[in-house]
Amino acid sequence: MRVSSIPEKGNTINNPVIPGFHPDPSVCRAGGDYYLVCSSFEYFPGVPIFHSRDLVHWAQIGNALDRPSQLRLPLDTPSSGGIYAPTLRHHDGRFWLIVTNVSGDGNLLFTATDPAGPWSDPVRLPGVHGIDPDLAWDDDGNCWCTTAGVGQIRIDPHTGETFGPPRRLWSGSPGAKAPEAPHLYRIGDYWYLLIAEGGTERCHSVSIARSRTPTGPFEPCPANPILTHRGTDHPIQNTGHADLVQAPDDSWWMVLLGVRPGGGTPGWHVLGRETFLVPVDWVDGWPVVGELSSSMPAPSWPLHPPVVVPDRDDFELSELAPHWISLRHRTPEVCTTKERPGRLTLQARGGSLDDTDVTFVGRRQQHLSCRARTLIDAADGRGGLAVRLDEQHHYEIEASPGEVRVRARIGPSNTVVASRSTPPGPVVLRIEVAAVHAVNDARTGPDTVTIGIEEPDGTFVELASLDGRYLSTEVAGGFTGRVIGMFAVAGSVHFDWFDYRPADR
Ligand code: 6LW
Repeated sequence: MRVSSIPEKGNTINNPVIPGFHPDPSVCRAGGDYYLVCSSFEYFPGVPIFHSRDLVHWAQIGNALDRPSQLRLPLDTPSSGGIYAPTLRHHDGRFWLIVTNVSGDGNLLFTATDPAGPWSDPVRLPGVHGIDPDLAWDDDGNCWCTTAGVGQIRIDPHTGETFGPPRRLWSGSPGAKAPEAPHLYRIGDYWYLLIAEGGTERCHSVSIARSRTPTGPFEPCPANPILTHRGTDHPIQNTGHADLVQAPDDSWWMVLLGVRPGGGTPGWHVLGRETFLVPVDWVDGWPVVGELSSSMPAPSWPLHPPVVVPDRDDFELSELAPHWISLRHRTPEVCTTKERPGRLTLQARGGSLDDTDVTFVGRRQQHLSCRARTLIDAADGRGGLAVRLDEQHHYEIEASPGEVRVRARIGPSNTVVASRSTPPGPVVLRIEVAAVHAVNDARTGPDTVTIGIEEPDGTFVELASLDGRYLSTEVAGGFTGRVIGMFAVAGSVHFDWFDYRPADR
């Protein structure tokens, strides 16, 4: 199944082009097709991979790391550990993906002939140190791996062997911290080294340098940073971690991450770091980045909206659709649609969502206002519906025989905020997220999370309405965003369907 996140059609397109927790985008072009990957941290499967024919509409076609042999996340992998910042390239008729597993295996390289998979088992790179690895080939066939810092080493991408000591290429702009996310490109007569700097928060920026050779010396662009929203009240903040690509008409564009803080200034962002698209011009051999906005004129090339995926999943397929993600691992013993077609069965592992080893199947919250519902049968266990940022920050409704409870975990506080008895049999659990628009009051949170159950006639019985700021990155920290999903914390629990829809539908 292809999962799409579709910007508006018509004369304008919506940014982000891939909303929700989809950070550190890396993009490549193969003829008329584009592919894009993102970081996935503690979630399994990892590295979501998207396809587009127009750079605007993206459909998820899989997860590059979907086998335990490719993605080993220890059960105590911290939230925001795991898989960092991939680079995706098309070279020599193959797709190449390089990532860092910061929770164990370090830098890893994968290949595929079809980006939808299967991807190879990893080639390890023990001689490559540093996160955010990039791959670039020069005309002599040398493969250069450049990492955060910004250092570079020559590698054999087939074996993982490294040659010579790593060399420092550039330390970024004076006074800026964290030069990272390097991407090296041959464009015209120059090699360009694109980096992020300033850290992934409000000072995040994109800078560039160029050289006549892939190994330097690099000359920084006098206009650096070429993109930043630091020190502004622009609705899109934390802009950085970019990758360059040519559109179907050969114009240049950049994909990058940004966040959309809501509520009172300076705001809280709840969907994590999202993927945006912005035009790029070239002036005197340097890229000049156009305006990044949430609504921009539709490009002139033909648009290809993908098939819209239904809001509701009835779990009729034997494999889960690629947007479903779990925590650290997922085995058929604890998560299956095969026990009975049309039903997802989860077998409990951990005792609560506070545990790192817990049975959870969720999808990224991709809209500022949305609604998620599921029909749960908890006759043989305990489980429910949750919106989570990490182990210390989640709200959930938990069903057990004859009762539902709403729990709020906010850092050290862990409270049952509401409970209610329920008649025997399955019950519909519901979570509604409503963005708050009054931004002039600094005390206003970004959204409200309302949690409850549905009566058999569909009436929503609200049990708790919670301030969404506590499930924001500004409060919780980390690199991820909200994920909404189903869980089991005792026995086995069955889910008949799950329905997620944006509030405006
Ligand atoms: C990533 C680094 C960054 O490795 O955040 O925003 C880190 N940039 O480049 C984790 O996503």
